[in-house]
Amino acid sequence: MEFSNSYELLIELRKKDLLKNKPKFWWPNVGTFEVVVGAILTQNTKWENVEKALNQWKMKNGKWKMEAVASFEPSFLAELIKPAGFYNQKAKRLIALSRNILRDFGNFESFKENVTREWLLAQKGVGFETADSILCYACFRETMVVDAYTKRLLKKRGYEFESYDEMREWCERGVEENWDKLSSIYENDLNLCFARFHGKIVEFMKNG
Ligand code: 39A
Repeated sequence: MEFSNSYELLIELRKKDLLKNKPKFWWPNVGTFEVVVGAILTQNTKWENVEKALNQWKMKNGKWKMEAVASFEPSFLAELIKPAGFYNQKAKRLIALSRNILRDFGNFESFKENVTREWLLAQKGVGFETADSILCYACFRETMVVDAYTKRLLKKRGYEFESYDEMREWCERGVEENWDKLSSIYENDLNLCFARFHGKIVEFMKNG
């Protein structure tokens, strides 16, 4: 695979049909609070473990509700999310994040509309990848998530970056500069394009 910008990389990945049998958005339940939960739970663990924790919760409690999480005792939530690992720390962070969303935005819909990257990055346990996952998949913002898979793929092809943001900007720039050729493929929706681009990179690196 040869590419000189992220547009060319996306075109190469498109030829591989990596998301063929997946829903439009590869991250499940986009636009909901469950994305925020998944973005915290996926830190330092495999997605398969996150799925176990999310499903364990759903079997016992139904949908993930932010107001409910905000009212939990850490030990209660920790038990529910155990399969995701680091459960005591993740439980405390999820509760604090839910309470802060309620305090600063009132409800989840207002959070989706008004939250900034800076606000997210100021929350305990929210780093660049977690913040961008929430922005892209929960809030439908025009932000590309880059992760360890992206870093590994780009490094293998000779691209190394000084920082997370430099890598993210490289990924976004190639797409934005060639948006005239991509917009009709992605329903004129840059968020959808970035979401699928990220999903393709993960699937490619997981499954070859
Ligand atoms: N590593 C991952 C994933 N692998 C994933 N899916 C598969 C669906 N998500 C949503 C996040 N991180």
